[in-house]
Amino acid sequence: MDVFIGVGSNLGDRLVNIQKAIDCLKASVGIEIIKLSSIIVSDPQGGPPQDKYLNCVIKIKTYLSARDLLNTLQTIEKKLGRKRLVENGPRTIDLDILLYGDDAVNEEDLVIPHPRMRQREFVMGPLKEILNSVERIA
Ligand code: PH2
Ligand code: MG
Ligand code: MG
Repeated sequence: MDVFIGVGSNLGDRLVNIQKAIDCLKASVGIEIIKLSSIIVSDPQGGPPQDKYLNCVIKIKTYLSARDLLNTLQTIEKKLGRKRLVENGPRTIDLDILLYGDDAVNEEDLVIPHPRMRQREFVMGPLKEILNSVERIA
C-alpha cells in the first residue's frame, strides 16, 4: 500500500528528531521509504503559544494494516520521547497517517484521510511536492 505520513517537531533539536524518526521508519519491518519531501519551517497552528515547527511528508510502501502502522508510529513517537500533555501542544515528534492508499478509516482513534490535512498548508505543501515529483527511472 502507498501511504503518506505527516511529520512534525517543535521541541528539542527538531532536525535530529526528524532524522531519528526516518531512521526508525527505515528500521521497521514492513516499511519501505519511497520519498521524502523538503523539510519546511511553519508557524504553529492551534494549541498554546509554542515554537515554530519543522514539518515534512514521507511516502512509504507498507504491507502493514493501517492499525498496525499506527501502532508502529506511536511506538516510534514514544521512543523519541513524545509525551502527550496538551492537545496540539509542543512535541518532539508527531507522525500522522495522512493517506493510506485510497482507503477510508473511521475509528475513534484513527481517521484516514487525516481529517485536518486539507486546511494545513504545512501538510499540503510537502504532500503536493511529493505528488508532483516525477518517478525515478531505473
Ligand atoms: N501539528 C499540530 C498542531 N499544529 N502546527 C504546525 N505548524 N505543524 C504541526 O505539525 C502541527 C501544528 C497537531 O498535530
Ligand atoms: Mg498531528
Ligand atoms: Mg499525531
